[in-house]
Amino acid sequence: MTRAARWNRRGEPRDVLIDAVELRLVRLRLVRPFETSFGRVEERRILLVRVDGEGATGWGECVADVDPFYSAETTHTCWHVLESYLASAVLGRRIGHPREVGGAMRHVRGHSMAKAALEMAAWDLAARQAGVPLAALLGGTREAIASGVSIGIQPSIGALVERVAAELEAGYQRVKVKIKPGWDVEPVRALRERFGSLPLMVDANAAYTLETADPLLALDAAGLMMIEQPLDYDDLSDHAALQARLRTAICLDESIASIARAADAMALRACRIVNIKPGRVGGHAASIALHDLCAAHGVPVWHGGMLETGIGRAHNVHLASLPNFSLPGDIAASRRYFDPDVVEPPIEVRPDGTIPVPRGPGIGVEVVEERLARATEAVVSLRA
Ligand code: NPQ
Ligand code: MG
Repeated sequence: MTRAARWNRRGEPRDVLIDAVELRLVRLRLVRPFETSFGRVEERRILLVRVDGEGATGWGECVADVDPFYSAETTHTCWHVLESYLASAVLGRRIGHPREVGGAMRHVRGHSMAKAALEMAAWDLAARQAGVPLAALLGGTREAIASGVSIGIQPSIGALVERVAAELEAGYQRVKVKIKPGWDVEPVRALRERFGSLPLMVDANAAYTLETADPLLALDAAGLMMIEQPLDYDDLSDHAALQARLRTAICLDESIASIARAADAMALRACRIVNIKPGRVGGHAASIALHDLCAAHGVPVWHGGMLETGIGRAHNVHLASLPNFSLPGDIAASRRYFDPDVVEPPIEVRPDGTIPVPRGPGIGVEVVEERLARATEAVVSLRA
């Protein structure tokens, strides 16, 4: 079949009848442990979603962790909600355009990470069926994205300085360091002393309160690009109070759980920058809506990261090719997290700190079934 025949007149993908949804729990060691204000991880247990329809396959990755520390959702709540409620919303149904999948799951309240994993798999399927890169369906406008790194809390200042030096050597365009009370002003001062005007930001993952915010006020003189999620995970109003006292932009991550929350955050002036993670807001369609809302308010966005395998990572690269992703994101090379990754080719960063958007159909990377099989702890195949 020619490419043109796969498209209808409006250039939209044609409908696909979904006949199977597979849920797969994989366990993968991280290349190095990752520590944040909420804990330390050495391995990940990740739920992958595969959808099949009319001979084509799509892959999605659930970004929930096994522990409810970053968010209320966990790997196991996602498995439960996908198996018992969400899979049936698409199984045996004709999906016209993947942007409609979110609507088919609207009757389930919350559970954005579970919904996103399935919705994103449907986007990959539709793009593969149409023979185009996912970015083309999403509305991406750039051929490569700017890459930054997120550096976990380190055992010492010396170890942090070494890590940052190695990442800059690899070309990354921006460095984010995790902070918590007791690991904030000192590490930032050390990085400024050693690396001067390096594009630098911090992420507290909700570790402070207005009462314990003095170190954040001290950081206001450090010329940071932004301070990410300093206060509670579901707070907006205290963030607005803190933002009023800071010259440095606050970026919200955990607090932006939906488009409506983002609108509230901007109305309250709770932040000046927004971190977009499709898992946190329910998938690609919700991420595009959030991206567009922020653009309309003149609020820059960047793409967050959740220690994804190459499946989620590739999805993120495609999404981050939309125009208002104007700051380097937390999308780094596969090899910083998993070696080998579960996909080929792995996501790689070029010496100029950019990642090219894959040009093949769908997410543009292929799952290596043998590596998946070795990592699999549980699998279920649901059929119409
Ligand atoms: C953030 N990510 O921006 C998150 C937090 C994060 C790359 O900094 C397991 C599952 C471990 C999810 C560690 C980055 C995690 C996780 C950190 C999310 O806030
Ligand atoms: Mg964050």
